[in-house]
Amino acid sequence: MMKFRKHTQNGYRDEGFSLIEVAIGIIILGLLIGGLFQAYNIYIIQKTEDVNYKSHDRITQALALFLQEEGRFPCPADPTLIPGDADFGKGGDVNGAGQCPDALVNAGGVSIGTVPVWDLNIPFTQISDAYDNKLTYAVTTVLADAATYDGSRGITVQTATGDQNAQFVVISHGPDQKGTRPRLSASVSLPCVDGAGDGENCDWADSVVGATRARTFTDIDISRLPNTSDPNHFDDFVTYSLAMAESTLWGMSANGSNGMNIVNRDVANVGIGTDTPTSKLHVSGGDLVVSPGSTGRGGDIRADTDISASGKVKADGDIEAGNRVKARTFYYD
Ligand SMILES: [Ca+2]
Ligand SMILES: [Ca+2]
Repeated sequence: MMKFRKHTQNGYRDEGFSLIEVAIGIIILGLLIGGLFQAYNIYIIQKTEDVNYKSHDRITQALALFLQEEGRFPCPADPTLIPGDADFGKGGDVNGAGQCPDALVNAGGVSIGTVPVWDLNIPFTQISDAYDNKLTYAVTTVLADAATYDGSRGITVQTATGDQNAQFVVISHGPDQKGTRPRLSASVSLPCVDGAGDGENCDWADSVVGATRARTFTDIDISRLPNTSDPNHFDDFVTYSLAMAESTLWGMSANGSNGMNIVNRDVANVGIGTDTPTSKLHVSGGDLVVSPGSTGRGGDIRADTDISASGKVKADGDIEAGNRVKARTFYYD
């Protein structure tokens, strides 16, 4: 047995520890090492989640910028392609059939594949998550074409507080790797498990699920269970809103030498001075003025049907209405 110097009341003497003392020492050492190992594991998980969070944040910012510049979302890229393929990371344009050409699935009004890093002008490594597996990117297909963009939300995200409707979704399939492809591989590492808590997020490649389940995804609290097929197991990281959602409602495009056009992309109403606009443009608590300005030319007010105001209707140019001009008082000067 290894000898240790042990302190006694009479000073130092050479004596081996008893088996019980050694056993206690080993137990304490084990507990310390176990604690350190657990702390290290938590550190690694937090660090990995941080990488995923930053990755999703960068992708959603790139999506917001793309939407602002192009007036549409990009189509998904083909997840079966690997670096070196000419079409790797490219989403392309909606084709004549109204589908995203490189998406692996076009079903139920939704196109699904992976992140089109080439279209988004972000590093190609952003196509994969912290576990180096390709992310899933799905988009409401009409939003991938500027001509048909209508702001609709064709994706359903199941959450703990009910279903949410989304325009797009980006998913990291987590450390279990179920249903995703490594960045350098064309094939799925581990099959998606129907019935697992995260099964809805990877079932889209399975032709038997149909359109409804193809456009349905899940975002619930992380619950990593040893049995990754368990209905309560969920380890995916899901993003389905833009960090800059409000600014992306407004698009800007050059109008020759006349400056920029500012376009509202939403299908609902714009309110000025009201949170509940009831018309396409609703001005509350102030005037709507059309004046000559520095050009010296006053603009007209035109309507196909009625022009109605609770205050005055006054113009230096014409007031044209296809139907009536309604006011409590009319006067001429
Ligand atoms: Ca998963
Ligand atoms: Ca699904």
